[in-house]
This record gives sequence, structure tokens and C-alpha cells, in this order.
Amino acid sequence: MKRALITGVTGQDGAYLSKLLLDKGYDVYGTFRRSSTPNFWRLQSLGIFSRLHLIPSDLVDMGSLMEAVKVSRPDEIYNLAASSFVSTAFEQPVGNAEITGIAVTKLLETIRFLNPKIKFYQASTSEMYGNSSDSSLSETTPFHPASPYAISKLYGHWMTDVYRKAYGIFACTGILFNHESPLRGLEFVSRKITNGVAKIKLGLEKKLVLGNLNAQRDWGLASEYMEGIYKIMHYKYPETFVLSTNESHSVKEFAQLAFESVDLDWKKYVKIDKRFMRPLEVNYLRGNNSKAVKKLKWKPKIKFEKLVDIMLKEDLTRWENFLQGRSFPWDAPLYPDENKIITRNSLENKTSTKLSRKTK
Ligand code: NAP
Ligand code: G4F
Repeated sequence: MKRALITGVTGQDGAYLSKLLLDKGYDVYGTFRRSSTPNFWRLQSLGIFSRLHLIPSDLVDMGSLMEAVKVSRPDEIYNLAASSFVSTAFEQPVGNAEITGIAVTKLLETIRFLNPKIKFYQASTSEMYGNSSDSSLSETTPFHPASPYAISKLYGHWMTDVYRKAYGIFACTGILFNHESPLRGLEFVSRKITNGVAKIKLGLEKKLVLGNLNAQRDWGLASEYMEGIYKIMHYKYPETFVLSTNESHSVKEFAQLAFESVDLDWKKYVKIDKRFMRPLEVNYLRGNNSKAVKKLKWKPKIKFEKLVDIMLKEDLTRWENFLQGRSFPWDAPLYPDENKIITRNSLENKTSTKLSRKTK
């Protein structure tokens, strides 16, 4: 039986990848960081919580990473853990470099010391392209990172490349464009919209407050991208692959489609607040997945409209079940009103300062 170690098993991708590997017969070990309240709702909602081995570990602590590798004795390591929310990386750039960047080297060093035969996958990102002048972004497009998060990820990306070339480690990378699902964190715009629209439709909320509606992203379905990651890890050579849908849509289109799906006019409910805008924005991302299609035979089936439909239906069902008193693993009821969270961005913004005074 093959053994896999997944860092960040409590996250969206960690949960879907765990399920995929368990279904393929792997013995799956997942690292999680200790928190005062358990954070396993995604694994529970996929029905795989009891099938995993869990290892407490933090990316800032090299000893705990070495321990995780020693305990799990993996054939493959998938490094999915990161501080993955771009806005937070602007607020905590030093911590982000440590968690999202330097930790990659800690893992690669661990492999080099303990067992260089372990295969390694690094979760790279389309954010690394930043505001590129190319309209279709592939493995050969130059990077222009435009956030502390993207710079940390680019460091991890290149370090993986160096360990592959310098030490012959099977170290591969996937440059994944945005991938979403009903298990997406509520702070990301896709889920913020589908959760918000579901609440408005059911009379639980009156408005949806967003930032830059013009930003465009290449959005796909997370579970399909985990199949892509598996194929990258099992390609004959350790290489870099772009995974994307090759379509780009704006945040405005996402919101409009979600409201229209429940017969509501988005213009009546969507409000703009500068506090949700970034100090530096990546305006447009669209991938070119032709290498993955050709070499990995990977092609996503779920495109934008279907993705919005899947996410919205699930959030509507959850809130309906909640109103009927049913309990199930879920994040939304405990998620705070974002307007109450004081960030550097909100303090620097007059509009949002007024707003938070009103909400006190
Ligand atoms: P996610 O839902 O935010 O999950 C991130 C995981 O990392 C969580 O399990 C989190 O643990 C863990 N983590 C954060 N800080 C940690 C630390 N200091 N020590 C140990 N674990 C820590 O992200 P995702 O969407 O699944 O993404 C998975 C990976 O792919 C990330 O590296 C992300 O940057 C990258 N990526 C994502 C996308 C996308 O569109 N989803 C696109 C390209 C690349 P907690 O649950 O305790 O917070
Ligand atoms: O959903 P987002 O926060 O995702 P973002 O920044 O694209 O990052 C995600 O995808 C990356 C891959 O490209 C990953 F590497 C990263 O870890 C993460 O998973 O924002 C998408 C867009 C941005 O342009 C943002 O400015 O939506 C815009 N937006 C507009 N209003 C908003 C909002 N984003 C958020 N989170 N909240 C808003 O209210």
C-alpha cells in the first residue's frame, strides 16, 4: 500500500486530495495545526475523517515537519499547507514568507536528509504571474508577482526546481489557477458570493459587500484539480504543469450569475466597500492548460456556469437544513460578519471606518 503525507489536510484541497488518495487505496497521513477549536469539518463532510491518520505539525516548526515525515514514512509528500488568503498576506507579509515560502525549503531539506526517494509536490499558483502582459498564461510565461503571497509562492516554486536539479529529487510543481468548491473558505470571493446570495434568498441577510468587481479569474472545480495534481505527481518526469479552465470571468459576472440563478437582481443587493480592495490587485488571470491536456490527458469538465451552480445549490441547501434545525459539518454559522473585522486596510479606509462605527 502506498503512503502519502499531505500538509494542510484541513483545507479545501487537502480534504479533496485525501479523498482521492484514499479512494485509490493509499494510506493517507495529514498534518494539521493545533487550534483551540477543532477544524475538521471538511474531512467530516466528505466522510473521510476516520480513514485518515492525523499528525500535528506547523510549517514554522521544522522539527514537527521532520517528525511528520519520520512517522508517516511517505512515498509521496503533497505540500498544500500555506497561508493562502492574498489579503492576509498584505497584512502579515513576514509570517507569510515563513509559512508559504521558507517552509517549502524545510520540507525539501527534510526529504534530502531523511530519504531523497520521497516524491514531492509543491502547490504553486497563478498569482505568481501577477499583472502579466500575456493574455494566456502558461508554463513559459515570465512571473511578475504582485503580492507578498505570490512572492512567497514563487520562492517555494523556484526552490522546488533547484532541489529537483541539484539533488535529483522527484520534486514537481502545479501552477494552479483558482479552484473553488462548496468546501472553499468563506473569505474567498466565490464562496462569499454563494453563501451571501443563499442567505439573501432565504431572508437572512440584506446585502452583499464586495471589493473590486472588475477583477477577472480563471475559476475551476477543486476536485477536478486534485485529479490533475495526482497526474502531475505520477508523470514520468518531475515537471511543472499549469492547471486551468482557459476561461476568465469577472467577479461581477460571478455575482450576477449567482443572483440571477435565484431570480434576484444583483444590483439591488451588491454594495462596494474599499476595505475589500487590495493595496495591489492582480486584475486578470487566464491559464493555458495545453501542456497538461497533452502530456497528462487532464482536462477540466466543469466550467464557470456549472461551478457557480454547484456552489450556490450547496449553500442554499445548507442554510435550509440549518433553518430546519439539522446539524452537519459546516463553517458558515460561526463565521463572523466581515465588517466587524478590523484590518489594516479597513483602518486606512474612511468609508469602512464609518461603516464599522455604524455596526458597533
Ligand atoms: P486553504 O483551504 O486555505 O488550506 C490551507 C491549509 O494550510 C489549511 O489546512 C491550513 O490549516 C494550513 N496551514 C496554514 N498555515 C499553516 C501553518 N502555519 N502550519 C501548518 N498548516 C498551515 O487552501 P487551499 O485552497 O486548500 O489551497 C491549497 C494550496 O494550494 C495552498 O498552498 C494554496 O496556496 C495553493 N493554491 C490554491 C489555489 C486555489 O484556488 N484554491 C490556487 C493555487 C494554489 P488551518 O485549517 O489550520 O488553517
Ligand atoms: O477569491 P479571492 O480572494 O482569490 P485570489 O486572490 O484570486 O486568490 C486565490 O487564488 C489564487 C490562485 O490564483 C491562490 F493562489 C490563492 O491561494 C487563493 O486561493 O479573490 C479573487 C478576486 C480578487 O481579485 C479580489 O480582489 O476577487 C476580488 N474580490 C472582490 N471582492 C474579492 C472581494 N475577494 C475577496 N476575497 N473578497 C471580496 O469581497
